[in-house]
Amino acid sequence: MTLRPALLALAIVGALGLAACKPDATPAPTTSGIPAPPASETADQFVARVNDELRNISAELNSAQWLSSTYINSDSELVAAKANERWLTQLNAWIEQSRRFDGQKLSPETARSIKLIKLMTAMPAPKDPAKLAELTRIATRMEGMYGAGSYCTGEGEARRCRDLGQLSDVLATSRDYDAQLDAFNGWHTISQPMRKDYTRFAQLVNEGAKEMGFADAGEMWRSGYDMTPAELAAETDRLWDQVKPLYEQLHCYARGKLDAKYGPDKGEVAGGMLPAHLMGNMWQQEWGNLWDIMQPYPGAGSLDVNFALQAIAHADLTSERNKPVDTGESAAQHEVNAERAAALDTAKKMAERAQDFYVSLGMQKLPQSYWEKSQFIKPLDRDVVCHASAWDMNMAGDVRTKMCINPTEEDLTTIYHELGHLYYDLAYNKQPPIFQNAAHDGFHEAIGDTIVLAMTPNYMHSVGLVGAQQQSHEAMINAQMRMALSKVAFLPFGLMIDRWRWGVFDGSIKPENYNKAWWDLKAKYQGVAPISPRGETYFDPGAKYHVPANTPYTRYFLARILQFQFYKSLCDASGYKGPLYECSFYGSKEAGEKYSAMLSKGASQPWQQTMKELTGGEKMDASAVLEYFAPLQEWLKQQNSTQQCGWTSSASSTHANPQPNPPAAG
Ligand code: X8Z
Ligand code: ZN
Repeated sequence: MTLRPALLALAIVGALGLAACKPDATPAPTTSGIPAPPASETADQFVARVNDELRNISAELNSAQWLSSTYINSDSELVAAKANERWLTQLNAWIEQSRRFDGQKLSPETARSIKLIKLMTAMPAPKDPAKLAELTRIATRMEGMYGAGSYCTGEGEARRCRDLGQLSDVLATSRDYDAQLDAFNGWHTISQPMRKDYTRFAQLVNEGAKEMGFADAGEMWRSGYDMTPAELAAETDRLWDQVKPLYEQLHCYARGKLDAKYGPDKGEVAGGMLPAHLMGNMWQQEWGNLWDIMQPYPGAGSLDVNFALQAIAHADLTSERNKPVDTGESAAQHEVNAERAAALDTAKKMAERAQDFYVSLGMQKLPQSYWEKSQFIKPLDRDVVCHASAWDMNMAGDVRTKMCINPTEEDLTTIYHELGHLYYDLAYNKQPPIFQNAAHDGFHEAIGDTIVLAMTPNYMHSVGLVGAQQQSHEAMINAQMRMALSKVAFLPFGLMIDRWRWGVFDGSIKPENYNKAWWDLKAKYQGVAPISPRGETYFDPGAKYHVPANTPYTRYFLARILQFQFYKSLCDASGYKGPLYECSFYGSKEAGEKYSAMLSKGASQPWQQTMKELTGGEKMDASAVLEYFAPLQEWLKQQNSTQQCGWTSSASSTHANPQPNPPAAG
């Protein structure tokens, strides 16, 4: 997905072993069933062989995983679990085999390849075949449970079940306090049954990580950044400290608006925190859906992208309805078919819009197979994992996205995000398979988001998604707020998920405290809280996709910082002069060339080098975030000048002491 299914969590298809047919010359199998390599194999030959085998096995793995995510049922689950079992067994064998070269002098390329092999999965599996198989069954089951999650109410005729999309719609569009609470609570029931599985899952991946030489699975996750795990953890603290004051201002402003909308009794919870069910998003990770409440200057500038997308959807529906009725097709069938065809047309138009941006930079159009094999809309006849993902199926051009697209701004920007993954995949397909990955995982997540930053109001107007733009201070603040509600609101969320998992893996968070620790971290970093305590009968972490899917999350935090650095460099490359927040490099071949050069490097060199080639610097740094949002931060300080900003949580881990806001300068 980039959530790169192949190399992260996942799966494999086992060709059922016809062991009796093995030719005699095959080296004796080891306990894992994988033949031992020839004793004379050199490190360079070993890496070349792994590159070959990886190409084959990841194609099988991806196909199994694609099927189990787009047809959730017990058969696809079994096939995916088996495929994953074979993949992880193979990976463990490579890692074991690579130990022959420990201490040898190797070429930099071979040394890097061997290092990357050891970090190829986020799901380190124990060598014991029974435990390895148990792990893959649990992993596939949890992802299936999430994908099929549904909240049902009522009895008999009145029984009604709603999936994540429908429940999220309530949070996005209803301003009814109780309806939102019901949607929030309802979705969080789906993960209750995952608690036991997750507990066992954590034990098993820890066992796998320890066998590979790591202290625990969290340390393994933190090892993929060309620096020590401790340095990476310290980097995330440093970056968070840089942006925390900006987040605290946005939090303070949001609280004032929620108080005004719902009244102070309901608009906040004890300690000055934001009520979890009122943030327009199931996990409070982005707040763009609260635009109606948060918009600084209603009517200044027109940024209603949803309106334009719905108009496209409406026109598509009219056009499909007007098509002649097929022979034998009833009026009711014609209507259903028209609705499906129109939804697909609209979704593809949105993807074409995103593709157009990349093409404007000089990149290729996506291959025809992308349009044929991707999942654009939610099928009606089966459960699927709707969480958006991008797939490089075979390292040779079969790239796909899997989404359940609706005509909303949120989904439009997600498509731009996903295509970023695909353009990265296509650019590094020329590298050996081991290097077919991001410089680090935050880079993968930042590629499309960098393009999203260039979706300025003027760009949106130029492609017909919003009306003509006013040039005014009010319109500029509106545009900044629109971006901040997605980019800034996300930052503490991006951090807290792995703070929780790092704690689970290192044992400082025990199973009996899973939920408490989750909400303590949400209180500490995000300043959000549920309106009533959520005890240990719940397992709220499991209601966020990346936990059951075991996708590390620090990457998204890092990406929110990196994308501003990339954006600034591409603006410079395009020759843009002016305030950073107004830059769009749409159409700039110079920016595109610079970007493509960076993408094509993949994981072939330390990320610091790749970063230097693009930005001139070797460090992740949030100063471009602060430069971008400087006008909004100033404006927020003024708006909040009479407020007590900050919050305290009643939990043991408390955060920012509430302090009166210093009067804004000027
Ligand atoms: O999972 C995603 C992408 C796929 S890599 C849709 N994102 C994170 C999330 O939804 O939680 C993008 C932003 C954060
Ligand atoms: Zn992504």
